[in-house]
Amino acid sequence: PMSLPMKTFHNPHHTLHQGQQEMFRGRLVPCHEVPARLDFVLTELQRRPLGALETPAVDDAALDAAIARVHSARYTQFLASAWDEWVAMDPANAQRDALPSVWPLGNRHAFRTDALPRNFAARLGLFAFDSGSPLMAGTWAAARGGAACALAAAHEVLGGARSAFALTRPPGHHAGSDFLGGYCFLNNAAIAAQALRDGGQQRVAVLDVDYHHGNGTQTIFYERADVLTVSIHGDPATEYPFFLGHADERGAGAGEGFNLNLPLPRGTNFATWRAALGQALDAVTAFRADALVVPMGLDTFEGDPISGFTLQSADYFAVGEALAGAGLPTVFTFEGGYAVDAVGTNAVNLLEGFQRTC
Ligand code: OKP
Ligand code: ZN
Repeated sequence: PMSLPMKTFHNPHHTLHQGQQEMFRGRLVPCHEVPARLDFVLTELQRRPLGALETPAVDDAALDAAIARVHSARYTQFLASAWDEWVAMDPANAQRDALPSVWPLGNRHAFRTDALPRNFAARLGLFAFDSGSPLMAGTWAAARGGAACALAAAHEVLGGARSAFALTRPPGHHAGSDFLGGYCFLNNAAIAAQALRDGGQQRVAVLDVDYHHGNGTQTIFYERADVLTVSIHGDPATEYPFFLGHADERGAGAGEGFNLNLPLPRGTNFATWRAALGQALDAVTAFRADALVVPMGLDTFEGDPISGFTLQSADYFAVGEALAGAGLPTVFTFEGGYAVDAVGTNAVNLLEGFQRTC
């Protein structure tokens, strides 16, 4: 029998990251980004197999090198020691997640020296852009396990597979080279894209279909012409992450013309969203990409509790079909999707639509 083609690499350490609460409009509310999200996708992949389900074999040195291609040394050192430093501030902190409460205000309070602030609360605010991304004892191990999935998926595609899926949480597309936020710590999609470049693919496109703008991915590749970043998302004029994702952000320096944002108003339906996807795919084709990375958020779903588009579960088959139409080796990374009991169906619908069109 022919073996099914799309391998999934899932993160065995994801439950080590399990936030208690996130700050939302002045209140601490239960986290939306919960372990059950991944479990629902895994269960659905067992029910409707697309290929082997594996955990990645991890070569620590190779993984550290792949992470270092995307994230700064001082940021990864911060992440690796953050929990211990949080607890060192106050032993009672061991009972609660780390959340920032003070920030350097971007350009107005620009952080001017190479020396980091001595107080950990200040360091946390320096590296985090929101107070919705709790960090705990297992966050670093979970995020690292996710990066290993992204790297394994990229290697699978470099080895000739048409596609591979990095099924991990916490998600990644809001994480920049030296910042966390939006539930994201390491940018799995960027790690996959860079690994594809380093594996010999000349031009790599990233097409982000999450409801929220992939501000981390955009900033990582903003000044580069070898990685095209495209994102379809809720208009940041009203939607998170607010400060990036506008249509006039086109890239800078050598990267000018190699970032495309397609913001859509809250309430956008599938017909309009699908037209934007066509525009995004045209840009990928014009770029003559050799490989594609799809940060796959399922929070465009009508039932999503924190988002504002109205896609239906059946629409995700068509999304996958359209993505397959690009004809490119493709790595998918799991991003948002907070209607927990529908996220498995929606994710596998998209991947199945892709697979059957290949
Ligand atoms: C992460 B990913 C909106 C609260 C926003 C942060 C959302 C992060 C989304 N009411 N909190 O892109 O799915
Ligand atoms: Zn999202």
